[in-house]
Order: sequence, then structure tokens, then C-alpha cells
Amino acid sequence: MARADESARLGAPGGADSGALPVKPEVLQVGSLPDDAAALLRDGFHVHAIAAAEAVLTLAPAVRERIRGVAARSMVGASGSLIDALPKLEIVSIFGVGLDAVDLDAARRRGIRVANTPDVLTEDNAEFAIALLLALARRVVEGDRFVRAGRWTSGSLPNSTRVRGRRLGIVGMGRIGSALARRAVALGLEVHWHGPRPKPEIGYPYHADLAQLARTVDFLVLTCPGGPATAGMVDARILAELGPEGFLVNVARGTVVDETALIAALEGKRIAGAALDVYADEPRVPQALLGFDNVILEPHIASATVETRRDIGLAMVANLRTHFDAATPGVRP
Ligand code: 8YV
Repeated sequence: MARADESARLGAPGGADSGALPVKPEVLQVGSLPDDAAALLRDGFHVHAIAAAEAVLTLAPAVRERIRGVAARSMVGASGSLIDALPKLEIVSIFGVGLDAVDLDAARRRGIRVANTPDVLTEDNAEFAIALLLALARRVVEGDRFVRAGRWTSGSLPNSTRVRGRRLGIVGMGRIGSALARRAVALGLEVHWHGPRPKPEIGYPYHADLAQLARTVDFLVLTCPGGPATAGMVDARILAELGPEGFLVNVARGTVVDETALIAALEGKRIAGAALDVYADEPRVPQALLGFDNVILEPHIASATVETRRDIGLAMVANLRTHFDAATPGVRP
């Protein structure tokens, strides 16, 4: 069971009109945050911390009554039961961009603001997608394993696939998809894309039908949001359309891919390979994926550069500050 209320007591809760220093708003940190982000949070707020959302009911009711903000990684989010347990909650501030783990309906019903940190991680995510695409097509990780295993002295690695001149299908042409497209063009790839609706401002060919996109391209890269609208969207049919020479790269959410279908497609050599940064049940990775040479597995690190993780922390705390500055005239947390 998660530990309840590892509070960092940085300001006594209570009346703000006592003439003393302004009281810091009380915020609940759910799950871990990078040390620098957690420290920033403690600088500005009176922080209570729980290891997981289920522990919220172990906080004293009087504490829960005072919590006005939640801070959590995007993969942790804020469930409906967490939101329900915090009667004075005003804002959920997410460390990251994905909101698929936030119960947005519950937040909307209560008028709770939900903030995330787009923009700061866009470029690094796109950069990592390119790294995975190149590594996969050009057998970079396989080559490394080959040398380390001492196999070079007795053989050679099979030839790889040229990226230049091939077609890239981007699923989700938002900020990250667009940043990826710019880089892909520089590498000589022809960009196509799919999303829920066409965007006249995007000049690359749009495919309303994901199956048609998969059929058209050599690389399918997922940069779309997670959540119910995209769950299991890349299924056996889409993988069959991608075909035995097609590669899949996922830097979106594990839930977008039907992992059982992916494993079956890899076993049947119905796709050429896959590079995955995300999984349906992180940090657990399906055992079957570990056995494929043509699969690259990463621990959800597309945005994990020193620079971007620092900026995500700053943005997450700034979102809370902006909210409370506006909500409490004259009181600066
Ligand atoms: C973050 C992500 O690094 O922003 C997101 O939604 O999935 C990642 O890029 C992650 O949220 C940090 O925990």
C-alpha cells in the first residue's frame, strides 16, 4: 500500500488573513516526480505526497479538504476517484503532455482546470522518433549486439534498409507529428499522414483512412494522443497493410497498438520490425517482445533529455502558479 502524506511542510495551513506571511496553497503530488521538479513544487506550495492515487483516502479528511491542486506525471494522471476524494480541487497540473490518464469528464463536471506542458517536449520527442526510425531501419541496435556478442569475426550483419527516398506515415499531425515531419523531409523521406480530420494548413498528403496510409508507406510512426479514441487503432489489419517490408515506430501511447496483434505480426514476419518507446502496461513489457532481433525496446524516454525534463518541471509548476496567482488576488505562492 502506498504511504500516505509524506508531507513537505513548508507553510502552515490555515487562515490567510492573520496578517502573517501568505499561506502557500496546498497541493497533492501523486507518484514520483524528478527531484528538481519536486523541489520546485515544494518551493512554491505546501506539498502532500502519496505514492499512488489509491492512497488518497489514507490522507486525513481535513487534509483532503485543503488540497487545491494535484501534480503528477502524465502516465499517472488523475483518476475520477482521486478527483472525487478532493472536494476543494481546482487544478490538475500534469508533468508532460498526455492527458489520457486524467478523467477529463470528472474534471469538467467539477470545473477543475487541467493543465499540461506541451511545446517544451515537442522537439525532443520528434528527435527521438527519428532516432528510433533510423536505428530500426539501419539495424543500429542489432549491429551493436552483433559486435558485443563477438559474432563479427565469423559473419556479417544482414544489410539494412535505406531511409532516404522512402515514405513515412505519421499518425497524429499535432505538434510532435509536425516537428517529426520537418526532420523527416530533411532526411529525404516523403511524408504522408493520418488524423481524425484533415488540416488545410498541412501540406503533406492526408489519408482519412489509416489502413490506406499503412498501405502507402514504409514507416508508420505514431505520435497521436492515447485514450479511448485511439485505443487498439493499430491492429492486425493495419499491420497487414503496413506489410512485410514496413516498420512501426511508437512514441505515442502503448494503448494505440494492439500488442497481441503486433507480436503475432512479428512472429509471422508480416511486418519488418518495430521500435517502441511506450507500452500498454508500463513498466511491464510483454515478454514475447524481448525475443525479436528486429524490435527496439525503450523505457518511455522520448522526452527524457536533461533540458526537456527540466523545462517540463518548470512548466508544470508555472501552470500551478499562474492558476493560484489568478485565483488568490494579492497572494503570491
Ligand atoms: C513524458 C509523455 O516524458 O508527456 C507525455 O505525455 O508521455 C512523456 O513524454 C512523461 O509524461 C514524463 O513522465
